Amino acid sequence: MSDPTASPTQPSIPVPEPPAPEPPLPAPSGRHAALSGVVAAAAALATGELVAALLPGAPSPVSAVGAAVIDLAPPGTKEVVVGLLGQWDKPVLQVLVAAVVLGAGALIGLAARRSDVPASVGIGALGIVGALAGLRQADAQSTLVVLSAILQGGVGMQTLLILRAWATPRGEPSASGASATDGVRRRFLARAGVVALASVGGFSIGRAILGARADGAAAVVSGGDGTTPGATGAPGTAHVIPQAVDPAASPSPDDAFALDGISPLVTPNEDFYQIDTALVTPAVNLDTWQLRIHGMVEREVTLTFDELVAMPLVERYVTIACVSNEVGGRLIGNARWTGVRLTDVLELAGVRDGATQIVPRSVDGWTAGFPTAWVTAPERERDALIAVAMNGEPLPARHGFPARLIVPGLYGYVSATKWLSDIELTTLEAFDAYWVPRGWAKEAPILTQSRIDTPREGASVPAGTVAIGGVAWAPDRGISRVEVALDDGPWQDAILAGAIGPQTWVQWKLAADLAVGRHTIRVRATDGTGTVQEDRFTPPDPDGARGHHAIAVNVI
Ligand SMILES: Nc1nc2c(c(=O)[nH]1)N[C@H]1C(S)=C(S)[C@@H](COP(=O)(O)O)O[C@H]1N2
Ligand SMILES: [Mo]
Repeated sequence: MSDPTASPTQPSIPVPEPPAPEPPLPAPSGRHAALSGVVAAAAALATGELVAALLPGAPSPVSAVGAAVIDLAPPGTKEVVVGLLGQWDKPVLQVLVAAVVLGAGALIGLAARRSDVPASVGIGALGIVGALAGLRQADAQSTLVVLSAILQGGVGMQTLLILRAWATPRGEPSASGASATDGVRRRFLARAGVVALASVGGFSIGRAILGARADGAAAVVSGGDGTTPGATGAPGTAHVIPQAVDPAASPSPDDAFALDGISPLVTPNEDFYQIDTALVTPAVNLDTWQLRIHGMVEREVTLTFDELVAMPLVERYVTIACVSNEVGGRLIGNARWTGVRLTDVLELAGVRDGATQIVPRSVDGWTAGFPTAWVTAPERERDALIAVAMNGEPLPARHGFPARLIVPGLYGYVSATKWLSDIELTTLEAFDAYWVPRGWAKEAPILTQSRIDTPREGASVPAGTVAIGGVAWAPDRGISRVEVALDDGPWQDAILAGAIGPQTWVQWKLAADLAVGRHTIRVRATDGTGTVQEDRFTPPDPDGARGHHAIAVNVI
């Protein structure tokens, strides 16, 4: 029972010669103490992630803190961060949050070498920050958030105490003190390694479950391409997207060029850019999802998913773009959206006079806002959609399952609300949507832009005829002309592919004879109203990037 070799912490053999100087109370080395704190922090993070995965209503603390950072970041930060990191902004932010917690763990571990008090205070403070961030999340249930924080703190503290005991050298009977310490160190490192691995494993499993939950939610509905409606065998009620009464005509072969490197006319869902503030893709349960239309309306209306898709479904090809898209950037895509006309839903509720702003809100509390007149003006009336399908598939989770807004001609941040749950009619003066107080324009029509897709910037191309091509867009004004300038030469007309409609981008191409050497290629578009794309450069902030896309190529 008390085999001293198996239980080194309980020496049963008396130490014959205690060292002469009174030793300080045994304590782990600084390095081991810090490592204990880091591993304990990892265990706490894993606990938070696993609880979030198992209990909807207890948000992931890493995501919640990241979301709070995004929300509280000063205006202009998004611009800089998206510019630096592109679509990696959120993974990087989450890694940073985790790194800060692990760093705090190291300090707590050091502080806990001889007393439990500083560790309790540190862990308590981390728990409070995590809980406060969690409570800000739309899907948070306060009791669960608090219980989860307590559990994380408990796991963190216990892990720390256990590791500290493992790291603490005891008076082992040994001729050579050095080798006894070595034994403690090896055992400690091995055990700490196991706990660390278990924490990383638990964290990853939690993450995987959270991701799968969002994808699984999106799999509960089927149909949507207008041709193959059907029910699924998924548990719960099967939800079906019926055929569109007003399907979109398929693009004709003349609408797309067979040119290597040009953006496809229709962007596949898996290649579609993604921008949002949600650190974890909201997982919406279709059985309980509702869309509420309220505010300055005659009567408040609440629709279930089945009630929504029972309304006439239409299909539109619409190009959507992010205001953060730089000149030449890729935060833009074109898809076939199936959905209910926004105006049909507004009519159910009856928009009152004076309701000058439409404020859509997502399940996670994000808001957009745009003038009511933008969608009710006669020439636009048929086109703003509450979309439920994208390129013939139910909306993918990351693109807003189960329903999102698509408003032709407006940048995403003022309009294209994903995970839509609520539409409020109000006035333009009464409410500023999410990005407006953060310095972005209140009203944001998509600016006329054009992009060179091929050749790529800096490419080396063989001398002779070079095929240049790309896309141009001005939703919902359409594109009437695209011109290309080689070096400082005159503008030459590019050939335009057929346009699906004024709401989508258009491909363009030009064959140019280029001599050996370095050349610049520049493009500009003219919209359907005859207005030429501006050449004055502006940054995306506050209302979209202006200026011509130009690239340099080496002809060899
Ligand atoms: N709920 C929610 N919807 C949102 C956002 C968001 O942060 N949250 N971002 C908007 C922005 S800024 C853009 S550009 C588009 C991008 O849509 P996508 O990710 O499907 O391409 O979604 C919009 N809808
Ligand atoms: Mo955006």
